[in-house]
Amino acid sequence: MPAKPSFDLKKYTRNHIRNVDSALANYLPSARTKPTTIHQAMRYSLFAGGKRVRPILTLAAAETCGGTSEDAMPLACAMECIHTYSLIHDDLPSMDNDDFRRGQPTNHKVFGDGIAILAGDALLTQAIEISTHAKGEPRYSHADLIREITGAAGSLKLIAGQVADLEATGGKNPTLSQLRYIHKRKTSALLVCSVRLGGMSANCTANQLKALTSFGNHVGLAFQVIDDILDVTKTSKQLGKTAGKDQSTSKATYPAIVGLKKSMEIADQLTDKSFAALKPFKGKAKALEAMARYLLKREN
Ligand code: GRG
Repeated sequence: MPAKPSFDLKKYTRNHIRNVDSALANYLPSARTKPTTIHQAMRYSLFAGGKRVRPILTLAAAETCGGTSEDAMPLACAMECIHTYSLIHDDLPSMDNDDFRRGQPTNHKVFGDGIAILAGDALLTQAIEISTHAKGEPRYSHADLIREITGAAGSLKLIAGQVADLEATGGKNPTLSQLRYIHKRKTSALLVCSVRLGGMSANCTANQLKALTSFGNHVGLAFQVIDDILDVTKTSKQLGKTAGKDQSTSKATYPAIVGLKKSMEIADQLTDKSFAALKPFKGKAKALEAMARYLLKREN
């Protein structure tokens, strides 16, 4: 892994999180807009304190390709809406049945299952609406952007991963390759899409898009391996969600299959590969590199 560069990631993420939050607040109907319950529920989860990893990756990828965070912002916000929808639905009793998320009671615990389902649906729909605010660039039309998003969120990627995850839960002992199938879709797909959209908003070249895709694939897998590790090494308070859940529901995870030490080695290797993928940017991908390093070392 390269030596720690002089990049102020804290300052960088603080600025971008503030801008993402303010853009999201403007894109969403206000909490007073009727029917108020649904808009309150959408905002409740969206502003519950997520790390904003996906939108920051979109903005960083755009800047890496010579674009601006302003042009990438609608796509960054769309990704956060889709991610939040997936968390709300994942927490439902019929899915992972969780009481806490982002340090707060889950959406259905506050608003009930019906409204939580609808809040997820509305955030997914809102994401598509928000993405239409992105300006189509010469190389990537609006149709390309929408296809990118719906591809990542649809039944071949995010939903495929969730289906495989549901079917592998409860002591089914999946193999490492089945686990990789789940992680690539359930976790990586949205992360890959986030960085690709950033590049597309900056009218990136085909080679740049290829490099971003490779970066996203490696970071995405590393992200989930770390998530699996954190589930067994951190407390619920540290995570802002129920710790030890994977073990108690006999979920397929890296630590369960290869052990903690080997899982950490795999996350390290994947992060190294993500750095290697950034080589074509010749030092202009400092923010992406810093994000990958942070995601490897994160504590929640
Ligand atoms: C319901 C279609 C559907 C999909 C659900 C999101 C999801 C798929 C499952 C949740 C559990 C899980 C381990 C998902 C993998 C992705 C992941 C680690 C999500 C958490 O992302 P963070 O850490 O969360 O970026 P914050 O709250 O910081 O945004």
